[in-house]
Amino acid sequence: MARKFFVGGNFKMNPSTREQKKVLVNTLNSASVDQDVEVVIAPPALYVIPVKETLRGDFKVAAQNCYEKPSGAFTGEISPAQLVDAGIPYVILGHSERRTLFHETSEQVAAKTCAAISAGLSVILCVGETLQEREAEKTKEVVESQLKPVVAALSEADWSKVVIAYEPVWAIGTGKVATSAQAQEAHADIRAYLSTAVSASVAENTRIIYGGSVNAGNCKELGSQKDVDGFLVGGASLKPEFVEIINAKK
Ligand code: G2H
Repeated sequence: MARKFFVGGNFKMNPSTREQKKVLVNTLNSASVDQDVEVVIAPPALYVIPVKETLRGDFKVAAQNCYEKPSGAFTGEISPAQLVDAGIPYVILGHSERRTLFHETSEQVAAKTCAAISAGLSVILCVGETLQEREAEKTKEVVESQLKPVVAALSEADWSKVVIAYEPVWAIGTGKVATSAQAQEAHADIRAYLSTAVSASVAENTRIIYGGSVNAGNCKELGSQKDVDGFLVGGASLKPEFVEIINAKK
């Protein structure tokens, strides 16, 4: 089975107004895009439902986070069941900003991934190393340590609901993109790990997308790599060039 190219737009805590959000949705709605690409837009929680209600039908919507419990006294959190009830198919989990700023551990990310999949969501699971870890040649080790609790928590069938986003922390929002060779090497290592830790078919079928300063200028080269199955785009997803990134394989 060929892996369908996947492009996610992670708006993070942007835009600042509903009017700007409307403009972003209108731009996407009028864009001419490659129909062989799965496009998923992740607005802030407040905008998830209005974006779903106004976005073109061939694009999907994701939440940027969820909690692992189905309901209860967890102020500020959103449950996987609530997202499913709202018709939201995807959630981003384990983004480095969640891991770093909000102290989420790989174990918690695994618990959230398991809860999200059990509730019926698909997960964009983010992993990646810091600059210090890369310089210490620990990229493979760090990424595997982030994936290991997820491997322990999921069944083999669950992996059909996972897209892995490899996002080197040093490339996030910094303008310092990984070279296509660095991205390919990390993606190939993740696929090899999945083959050993889960199965050859999960390794073959799981999409591994790249995130970290992707833009219209670098997306074609990155997207041409054998094991790069798409992108998770932050800053550039708020700009008209996002359409060029969606069309990177055209
Ligand atoms: C990485 C990416 C989106 P940016 O966080 O997840 O953001 O493209 O701004 O580096």
